[in-house]
Amino acid sequence: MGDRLSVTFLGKDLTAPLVLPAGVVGMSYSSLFRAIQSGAGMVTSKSFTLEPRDGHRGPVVSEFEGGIMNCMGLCNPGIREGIGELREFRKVCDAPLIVSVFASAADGFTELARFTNDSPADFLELNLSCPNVHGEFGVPLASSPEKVESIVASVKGVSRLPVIAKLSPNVPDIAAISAAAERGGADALCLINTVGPGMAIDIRARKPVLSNLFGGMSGPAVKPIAVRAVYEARRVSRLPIIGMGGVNCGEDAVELMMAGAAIVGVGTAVYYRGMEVFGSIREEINAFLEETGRESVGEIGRIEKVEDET
Ligand code: RRO
Repeated sequence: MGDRLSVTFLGKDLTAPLVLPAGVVGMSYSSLFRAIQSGAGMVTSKSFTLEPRDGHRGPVVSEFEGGIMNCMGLCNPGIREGIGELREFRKVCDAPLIVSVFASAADGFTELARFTNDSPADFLELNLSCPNVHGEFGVPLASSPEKVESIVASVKGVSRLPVIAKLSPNVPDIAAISAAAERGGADALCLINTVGPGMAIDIRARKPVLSNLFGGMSGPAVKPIAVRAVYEARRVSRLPIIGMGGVNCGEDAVELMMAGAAIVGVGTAVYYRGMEVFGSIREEINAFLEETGRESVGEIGRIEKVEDET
């Protein structure tokens, strides 16, 4: 049964095409390990910066009808301690592991890449798209094709690990950004980061709900944006795509694969369905394969070519 779900991603074997995205379950290696035990095929660390960060003060999470908003503010223990957690993870688990990093410019990313060269991670994710640190760093790097291309190229010059560019949906032309990442030498794309950002107001208090006013949106409401972004990226790029955004069940995962994702991230659904969501989604994908007479996830394929592409 398990074999029907197994996939290879950039040369690494995953027991299922399901990934825990960055920042969903905090910093500790034990949470990452629990995701694997629950059925994830691969896990991603929180995005690490060179130095530790406290992030924004609370409240940093708020619910809305279609999902949640977060303004965590890149809280993380810094790359040195972060890699310590990844070493602990590696002692107990040999599943593929993505280390995610964030910097505000190319030199910070290359410095981080040098650290990750000596880590037990299998892949390096460049978070070019955090929506919650605008006040400190301005618009996300993933808004600029030129910056994406040059940062990826700089990191490729020093990284021992295959490089994944994590992109933002909050851009007018995701295809142009995806193509830029490929030109820079990225090995894979990851999209989408959270949407917006959005805002919620506590109308009785006449105050914003989130401390930082705005927060990146995730959950079911953003799934159509993720499907469209993955589809548009795949039209211009041959790179494997980690697709994510609003995946709550097996059929959502299949939908993203049909849009062009090689593997699928499951993040906010952990909030709704618990860590067991990975096992449940595995069963749901299997049920889809059964129902449609497919032998394996490799047979899911992409949607048929449509005539009226914009
Ligand atoms: O920590 C955050 O506020 C955060 C990050 Br780094 C990110 O990439 N995406 C997001 O929604 N929140």
